[in-house]
Amino acid sequence: MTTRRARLVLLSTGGTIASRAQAADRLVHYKLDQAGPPLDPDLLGLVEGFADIRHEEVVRMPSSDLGQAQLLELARRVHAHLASPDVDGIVITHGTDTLEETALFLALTTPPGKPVVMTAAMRPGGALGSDGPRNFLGAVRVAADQGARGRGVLVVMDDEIIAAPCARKRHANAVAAFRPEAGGLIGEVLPDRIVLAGGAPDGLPGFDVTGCAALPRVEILYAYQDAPAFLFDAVVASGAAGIVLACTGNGTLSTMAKAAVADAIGKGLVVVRSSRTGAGRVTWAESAGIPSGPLNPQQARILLSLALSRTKDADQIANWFAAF
Ligand code: DAS
Repeated sequence: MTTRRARLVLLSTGGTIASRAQAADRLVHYKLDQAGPPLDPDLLGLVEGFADIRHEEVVRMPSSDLGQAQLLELARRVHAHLASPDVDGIVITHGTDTLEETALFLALTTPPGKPVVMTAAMRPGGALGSDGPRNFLGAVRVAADQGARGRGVLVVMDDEIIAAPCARKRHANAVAAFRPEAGGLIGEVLPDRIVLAGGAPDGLPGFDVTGCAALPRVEILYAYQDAPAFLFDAVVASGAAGIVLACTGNGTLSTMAKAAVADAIGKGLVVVRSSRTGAGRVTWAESAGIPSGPLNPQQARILLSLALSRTKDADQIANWFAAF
């Protein structure tokens, strides 16, 4: 019996994986070439033997410039391609810097079934030790693998397969920059096969954003010694619908922040308490504001914004956070 080659759609968005080094020993100060091809042709050549790939450029940006307009557009294209009987799976190339935000957004807005696999690179094409080719090949192999079906959106970096909600960039320079949150490492890209053991956490909320033109605005405020109240006042006055706090420790609040949170909630904003520590879960429920569980501030902002597009009911929103 011959096995049909997987038909994949590649959606590129820019990032280091789409960039070329100025010289092999220049690992920084590279730019996205807006005039050149959207992705290094070497990358596409590399995967020819593994799948039939149709490439579409969504945007060509550093991921720090992405926002809800690009995320909504990406989600629309993912939806449309997944609905096509001619598409078996999707690979998305992206910058590493905000990958975990887009990954969570897609995890919460993509219908389950066909594989959707994100990947990126810490070093540009042509640089010593460039990781783009290996990561891209790994992502294509995972998306082409039948075993990847029904496991939610996945992130492939450094031969690790990570459930999208658990992907975290934890190093500013290392090629092994992504370390999943506990339980998020669900498989490996081995030289001869793909090993998959689990999937996304069960029971995550799902949000259909296909008809959505814009999402409610949520801002992040960072906790530190002597943090002033005027930043809260500015966010409330700006008309934001919600605030995520990058709190100290297990979601703790200063005396100032407790008063500011009470004021913001009184004015109709929904507040979520995450942690600035970079790992672990916020479980502390004794202060006002919804604990973010394992979601870091930037991911909690994605969920709160999606949640607020449905309801302002803090109890309902708290249930969605508790699903992680
Ligand atoms: N160029 C940065 C970005 O787009 C970093 C990267 O991709 O690694 O996120």
